[in-house]
Amino acid sequence: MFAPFARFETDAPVPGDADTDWAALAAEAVAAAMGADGIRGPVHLNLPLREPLSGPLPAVLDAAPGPVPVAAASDAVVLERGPRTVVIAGADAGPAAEEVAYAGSWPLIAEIVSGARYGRLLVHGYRRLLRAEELGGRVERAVVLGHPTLSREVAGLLSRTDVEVVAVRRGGEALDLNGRTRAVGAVGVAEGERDRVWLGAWMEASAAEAVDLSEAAPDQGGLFSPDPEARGRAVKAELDAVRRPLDRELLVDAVWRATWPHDRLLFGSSRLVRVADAVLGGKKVPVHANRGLAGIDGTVATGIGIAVASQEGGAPGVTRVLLGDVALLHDVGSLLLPADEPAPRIQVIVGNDGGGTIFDALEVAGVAPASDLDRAFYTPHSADLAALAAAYGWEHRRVTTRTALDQVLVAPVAGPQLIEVPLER
Ligand SMILES: Cc1ncc(C[n+]2csc(CCOP(=O)(O)OP(=O)(O)O)c2C)c(N)n1
Ligand SMILES: [Mg+2]
Repeated sequence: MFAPFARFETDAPVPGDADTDWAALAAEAVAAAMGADGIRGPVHLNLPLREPLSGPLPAVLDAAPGPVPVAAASDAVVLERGPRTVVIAGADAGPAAEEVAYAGSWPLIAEIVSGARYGRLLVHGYRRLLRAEELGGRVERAVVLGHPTLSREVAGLLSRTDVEVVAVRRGGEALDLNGRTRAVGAVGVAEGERDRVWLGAWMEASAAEAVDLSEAAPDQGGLFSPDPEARGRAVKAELDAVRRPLDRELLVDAVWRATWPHDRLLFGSSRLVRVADAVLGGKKVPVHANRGLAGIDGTVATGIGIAVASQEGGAPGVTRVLLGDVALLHDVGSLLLPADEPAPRIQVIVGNDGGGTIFDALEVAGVAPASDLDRAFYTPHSADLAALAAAYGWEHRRVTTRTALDQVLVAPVAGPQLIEVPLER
């Protein structure tokens, strides 16, 4: 399954059995990893050793490696401004996507996990706009950075043979959905006239798609009204707002708002990442996801790794993981923290809807008998997350309102926290 990702692989001989030039082998592997053939990525070396697998290091490892050749910059291309272009930022795209969009004055379609969801050219509600004949239908060229996975609309665009797709590949999987995608190392933009009409059409449509989830400001007139009935209504409205149970949109909005540039946000492959992608606006904060094959496995472990790495050297910030209950339970073993490692400043925020509700939106949900769907897709459970947290020494908080969630999110985080948010199926 992973073989196509490896840039280089070999089975090395056992040391001492053959006359191997180890330094040359290492240099070859590193060069391949750095993109000697144009694409960076992992390399796979099988290094067999004899028992007892312990002892002094052989002298060969003392030799300092020479300089590593890095992929030539010649695979960078300069794009003419001409065609009607959009920039697509998928998982791991990073700030480069926003820079390309800005340089070209092209609309930026940035998935929530792209790390490029910010800037003036960001497109809100991109799924609907890609479906619109006068916008998505008229795209002539798509510049892709990272690995888009979140929507059928983007996959549909990149599959169109009448769209010129330029894919910036810095590693990982190749991307060619329309059979004529050009892979490049980097893109620049040529001087020239910007297409104001094209950009303007997108920006206007985008503005109408922006979602505002903020609470209405308190009704000052009502709260201080001389009419007791009006006052009563205003007070009740305030209390209702405070007690309003959390739903998925309010949950992702609260976490997005609480996240700052020194924080980290990791999305699991649950329903929440799609809700976040649909409703959240622009913000320049670091976002991560294991989007490759959208696995729910290893999400907690990934979050702990990000937390520990990002707090190295006393750096501030909190790592927040936003995932579903099944994704948490799949990786619950990762809650076990090694005793001699630094405690991660991490908030694992679980939207608990009692199973995998992402499947309720599949076509099969409309035709399969409900009990079959539940058994095979929803996979209901009644795991006690508070007890699990206690077992692994994590602080557990269960929050049901926006106010309570906001308080938990802004409070200082000393050690690992499991924040459970009950959600309706
Ligand atoms: C390793 C792995 N196994 C199975 C799947 C299929 N899968 C995708 S989402 C999902 C359930 C997710 O449930 P939950 O985390 O509770 O999120 P929800 O959809 O309820 O928000 C499953 C089993 C997967 N993506 N990865
Ligand atoms: Mg769930």
